[in-house]
Order: sequence, then C-alpha cells, then structure tokens
Amino acid sequence: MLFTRKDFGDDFKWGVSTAAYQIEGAHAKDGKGSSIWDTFVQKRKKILNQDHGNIACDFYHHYAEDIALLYKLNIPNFRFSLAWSRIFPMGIGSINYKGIDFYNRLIDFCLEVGIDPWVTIYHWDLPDYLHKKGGWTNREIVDWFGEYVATCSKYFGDRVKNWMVLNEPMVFTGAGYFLGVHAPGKKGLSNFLAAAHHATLCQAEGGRILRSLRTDSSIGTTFSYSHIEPARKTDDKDNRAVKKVDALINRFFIEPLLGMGYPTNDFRLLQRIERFMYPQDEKKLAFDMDFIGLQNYTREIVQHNPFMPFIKAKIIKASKRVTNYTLMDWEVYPPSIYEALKQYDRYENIKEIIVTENGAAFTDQITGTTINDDKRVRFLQDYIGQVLLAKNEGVKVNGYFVWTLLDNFEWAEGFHPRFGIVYVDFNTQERIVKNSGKWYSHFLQNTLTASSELQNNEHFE
Ligand code: IFM
Repeated sequence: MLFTRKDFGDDFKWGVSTAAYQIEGAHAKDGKGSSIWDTFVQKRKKILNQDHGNIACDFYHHYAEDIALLYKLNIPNFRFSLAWSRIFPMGIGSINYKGIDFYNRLIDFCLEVGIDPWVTIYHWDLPDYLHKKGGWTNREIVDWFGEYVATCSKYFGDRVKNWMVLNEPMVFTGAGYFLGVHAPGKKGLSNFLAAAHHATLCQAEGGRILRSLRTDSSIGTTFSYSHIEPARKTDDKDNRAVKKVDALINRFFIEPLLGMGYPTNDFRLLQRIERFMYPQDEKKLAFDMDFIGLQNYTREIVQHNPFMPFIKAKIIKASKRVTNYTLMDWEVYPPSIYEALKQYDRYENIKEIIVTENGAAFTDQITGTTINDDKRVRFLQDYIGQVLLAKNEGVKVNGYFVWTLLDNFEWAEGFHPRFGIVYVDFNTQERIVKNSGKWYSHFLQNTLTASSELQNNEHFE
C-alpha cells in the first residue's frame, strides 16, 4: 500500500512522545525531590547494567536544542510528562518554583516555534515521600494526585491544551506492584489490586479536575494495548486463557473509565478488587475523556498453563515463535495496531483515539555520522499504514505519535534498547538524527510516499 501524509487529512495530529524520567536527568537539580525511580535504580540487579536516569539525555539542560531539532524535523506535536517530584519535592504541600519554571520554559519554547505541547501528568515517577506513605496502595493518593493535577492546570493550563492524566496504568501497577520489576518493586495480588483501583480512581478524578478548571482543553489518558491470539486456535483452554489475559492487560483500566465497570466476568479473580472499593466508587471510576491514547507495539500469543499463579496462562515470547522481533523481544506485527484500533472503536463511549505511542528498539548500524536504522523505518511505515487502513474503514483515530524522539532510559532494560528516531551519545550528549528521523521528517513534509508491506495481514488477502 502506498500513502502520504495527506491521506490522513489535515486535522490528523503527528508527533513524538517522551517521558520525564527517561530523558530529563537532573535528578536532584534545582530542588527536585526523589522519585520511586531515583530510589529503585539504586537497588542491586533491578536495572540492566545498573543503568540509571540520573543524567539520561540531560533534556533538562538540552531541551531548547531538542525542541529546535523537532522544529527542524517538521514534527508539530511534542508529548512529554511532568515529573511530580520536580514540582512537589514531597509529593504535596510546598511547590518547587524552579521546577515550575523549567516546565514553563519548555512549554513556552515549544509554542514559540509552533510546536503543540501534549502533557502527560503521570508517567510512573511517584515522589518517594508519597511512596513511604504507601504510594498507589494508599487511597489517600486520590487527594494527593488531585492537588498535583490542579497545580499543573493552574500553572500550565493557560498554554497547554492537550492533557493525558496517566500513562499506561496497567504497566506501572502490574510491573511495579505485582511483579516487582519496576519501581517501587512491590509484589503480590493485594498490592496490585489496591494500586490498580486507586490509579483507576485517579485517572477519572484527574480528568474531572482538569475539566472543571479549564473548559478549553482536550483531556485524555493513555493505555497500553496488545492484540492477543491463542497459541492453538481451536483449543478451549487457550481461548479461555486469552480472555483472561485480555481482561487483565487490555480492558482492566479502560472499561471502568468508560462506565462499564471492571471486566471481572472474564477473569473472576479480579473480583477481589472489590475489597478496595467504597460504595459509589463504580460511578467515580467513569469520566468522559475527550480522547483516549492508545499505545501499541506488538501482539501476544497466549497459551493455557496450569503452573502460572493466579492466571493459569502464559505469554509465549516472540523469540520462541518468530524471527521478526525487537530488542524488547516483542514481535513485529503491524496488524496488531489495526486490531487495537478496531477494538477501541467498538467501545461506544470513545470520542476520539490518538495513537500516543508506537515504535521499536533495534540495533542501529552506525557508519560515520549516518545511523542506518532501516528496520525502524520499515516498522514505522508498516504500522502507520495499518493506522491508515483502520482510519479509512471509519475508525475515529486522529493522531499518531512515535515512541520516541531520543534514545533514552528504557526502565528495567536501562539504555540498551534504543527506541529513538534520534541517536544519543550518552557520553557526549551529542544527538544524531537517524535515518528513521529523516524518513519521518520527509513524510511529515509530505515530500515522500510511504509504502507499507502488508505482512501477515488477513485483511488484504
Ligand atoms: O518506554 C516505554 C514508555 O515509557 C511507556 N510505553 C512503552 C515504552 C517502550 O517500552
């Protein structure tokens, strides 16, 4: 399939996404407090190569150069997150005005060069001080978060018109409170369900606060979504396993927001979340967002497995099944984003879908000053082609953001998997635009025709 930017229409939002802890560095600069990630990276054997985000891309000091680069690359929208502990070093109470100044400078500079800021309020870096009080497992977080959201709106809402309340609640509660592989490293079903319920309350409450304070902004929140298929298509147990995994990883946070409650019918164990619910909570979980941010990277193949605690299902790694997978061991499967969009489109209450993240980590080939990342160029074309396919079928998708601008700190995987369309030399902080960055730039300038390979796609057969 051949396509150009024009095929998406003039109103379609194109951009790149980032997150504070992954790029900012300056972890203790100008009054910033410690976050759970600042602490977690100090623990032994939690992060590959003992990497940490203390400096990362030093975006705190290089933001002007990076925004100028965005401008040069014709990228009209920039998604970034606010570090809660830069604004409130202790989570609540006294404001750190140097933190406010930093974000004001960043927002102002974006606007000065004509780039729209898209701001995520929470991308996983909870102030440590609040963690010591129980963090996401403590229901008081609804009030703490409310104070933080209102403060963001007060100081930045005159200029920021696109907000995302949370980033991927399934990932930060699942990896951080059930598996213990992300900050704050807690484990167990109770911790997870408590954190999940409070995050779901906060995502709706955050939306309500933003809307009550500014009526002229567009409010959304983001979710990870992977298309799931059974290992053996006709096996009942595998199909039941798919339903459970789908309820957990794809539906658990979005359905209560849409007023549908938690999807406990397809995974009964999740009913235990009711232990953390107060009367009237079900209503409080719902809020009519202006848009939903969908983040898709791959598809998952699921098999029944009686030895897996609680869920009795296992995700089979891509490297055990296919040859085409990324450094994260995620299958390259472009139709996954099409399936994800179609699924979201089936939800009645979604007004608009924006793909707020999509991208891939591969080993880049460096020759002199050229960074050849053909695999990423192919990946982007193929996934964007699938977005167009869904759009042409009437799906209300109206934006696409590449994950990510700069190579950065990839959480537990450290700096090893490079996702950027711009290469970062972490010793010198030099930035080099990769071929994928050049490709995206030309595509956005509408000077080239993209082609997507329709691999594995039944819709074209
Ligand atoms: O780097 C992350 C990001 O923080 C959240 N979404 C997925 C990305 C790639 O793993």
